[in-house]
Amino acid sequence: MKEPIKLLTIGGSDSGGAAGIQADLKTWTVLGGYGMSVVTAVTAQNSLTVQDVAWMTPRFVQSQLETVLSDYGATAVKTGFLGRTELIIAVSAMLQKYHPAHVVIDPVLVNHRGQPMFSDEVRILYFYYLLPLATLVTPNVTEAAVLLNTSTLDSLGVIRRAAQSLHRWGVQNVLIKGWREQQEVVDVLFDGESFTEFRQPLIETQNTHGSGDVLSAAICAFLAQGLGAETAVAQAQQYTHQAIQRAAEWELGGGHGPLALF
Ligand code: PXL
Repeated sequence: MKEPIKLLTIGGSDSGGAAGIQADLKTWTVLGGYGMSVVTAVTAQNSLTVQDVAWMTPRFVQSQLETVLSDYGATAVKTGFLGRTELIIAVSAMLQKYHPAHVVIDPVLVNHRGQPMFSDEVRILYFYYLLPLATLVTPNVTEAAVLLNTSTLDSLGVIRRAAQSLHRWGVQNVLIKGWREQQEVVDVLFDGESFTEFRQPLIETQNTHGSGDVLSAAICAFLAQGLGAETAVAQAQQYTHQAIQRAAEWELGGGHGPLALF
């Protein structure tokens, strides 16, 4: 059997299995990659709530990274739930030491109500420590506004300008996700030269827990397969859309349920 492409996620564990590293690993298995995970935090979480969080120490995160990357290595790396300045600095140092071919930064900064979860220092460290190393950064509309410390992004024109602002920090591609326009969801990609819009029909369901993680994990896998950013985003968006569609009627828990990844 052909060897799989090696993919590493650096993020939090969701005990409910919908988001975080579980979403990434499941997505990668379906898409034919070999998934590895460095855990930054463990959440006690279900479809209704994040009940509790236990953080790993920066030293232990660094130890996981060194141990995995010095042996297996990884063609592509994705970061998710980082949330602590010392963790961001440790992850940045390891990315610079091992420089994987593709780095996808999913800036997990707000809770599901759109409120910032972390200190302003965390936000600022994304610019100095992570964006310059990234192939792609994937904020949703709310996260992009939080990152840039601006008010709500309220039109596609403002979203395009936000993408340009983020691009100036050295990241190769910016994808701002989740603009709602009538019955469509629009994601905007900026590669430093041109904008591409990706549109999907809005699906009426509360089962979207982890959809951002699945999308960025799928993009990461497709980039590692050698696809360009535009094709990788298009294919990942299609995969995520279909996964939401397949699970739209599920009632696995009492709240926001997962996607059907398989
Ligand atoms: O969907 C973002 C996310 C990332 N990582 C972890 C999470 C969540 C959201 O629930 O729990 C661990």
